[in-house]
Amino acid sequence: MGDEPVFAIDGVSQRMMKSLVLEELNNNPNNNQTLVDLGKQNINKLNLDDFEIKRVLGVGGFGKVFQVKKLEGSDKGKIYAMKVLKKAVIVRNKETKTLDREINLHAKLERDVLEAVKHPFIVQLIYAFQAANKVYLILEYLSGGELFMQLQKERMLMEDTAIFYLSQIVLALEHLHTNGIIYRDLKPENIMLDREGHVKLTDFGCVKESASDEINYTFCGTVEYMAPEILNRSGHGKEVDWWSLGILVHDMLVGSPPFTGNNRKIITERVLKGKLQLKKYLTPDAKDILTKLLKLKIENRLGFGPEDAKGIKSHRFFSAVKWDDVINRRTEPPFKPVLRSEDDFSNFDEVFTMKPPFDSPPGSISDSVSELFIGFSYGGSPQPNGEMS
Ligand code: F76
Repeated sequence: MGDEPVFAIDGVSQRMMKSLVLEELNNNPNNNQTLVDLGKQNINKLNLDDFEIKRVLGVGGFGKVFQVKKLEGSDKGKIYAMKVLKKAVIVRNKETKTLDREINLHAKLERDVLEAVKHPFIVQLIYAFQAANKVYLILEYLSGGELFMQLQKERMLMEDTAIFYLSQIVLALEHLHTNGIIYRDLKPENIMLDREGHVKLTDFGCVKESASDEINYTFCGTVEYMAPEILNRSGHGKEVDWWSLGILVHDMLVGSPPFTGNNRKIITERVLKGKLQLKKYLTPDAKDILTKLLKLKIENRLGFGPEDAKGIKSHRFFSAVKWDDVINRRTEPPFKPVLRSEDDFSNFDEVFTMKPPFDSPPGSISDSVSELFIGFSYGGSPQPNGEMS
């Protein structure tokens, strides 16, 4: 990964676009001249009327996820997940201005990354469109549920079960890093399972381009999973994902993350101290990879530098793994989601699925903010899996 922009949308680099967005928000909210036309032909290809909203699936910091059914086209009747993100809230004063800018960028980044990235273990973006103050992402519906639920049920996983999931996560992270993207939010809640029981990473609202440092994402991530260099703001790169992987290995094999506490402050202190006490029942290979992934010093951490995932994939902990079988989904899932129908949602939390399925009405938004999302719409061209109109 060099210093150059690592992926481009319609020929315009991600970084260029981001700086234009920032410039626009910072300096001149009424000046549309600096914006790049990213291809107006894609606008309004699809809208909310093309989908029937069936139920709420989840609520997060930046938006809501609904289960929807496509009403027309070659994929008529197909079930998708629809993520609705707020484009912006009306700027009132200096304080909220910062927050608005981040919400804008989160929505845009999530969509851009999902469009740019295609991988068997990363959730697939099918369509994207916008209306008024909302951004809509139509994603493949992941009927297998959160890995988190499976972890809660089992408390901890057998080592080979954990290795099944971890090997797929390693490949997904490696792919993101190769494309210059740092995931930054690896945690069980973001790891979902498809209908066969294979892993899909979701929620790309916290990603960061590896060469850029323009934005401060203060409210990204869960402290238990956050690398020390994020917590002490000493500057961070792709190695933060390998730290989080270490936390996940521990969480899976022990039933809790290695650094815990009653509040953020205590957890942060424990992470920064980095005193790792490993349970006796862990295998020597597990202990060894945990020690190497959970190194405070970035340079000493497994996965550091240009080798990235290589050192992790060749570690003894993964010695039974045939990486070629993993990427081709030839490994047997330890848990197969039990589905009664294509839109079965029994693997999900009732708190969400019982909510009435309403999307709040679109409010008004200034033209200048709307302009930032020119070229946002996505979809309509055939996907490799041939599922789209
Ligand atoms: N498919 C699902 C299929 C069934 C049930 C839920 C599904 C979800 C889902 O919503 O999971 C919960 C969730 O992710 N909620 C959530 C997380 C983050 C935000 S945020 O944008 O505000 N940070 C919002 C809500 C999903 C997840 C979305 C990806 C498509 C597959 C999917």
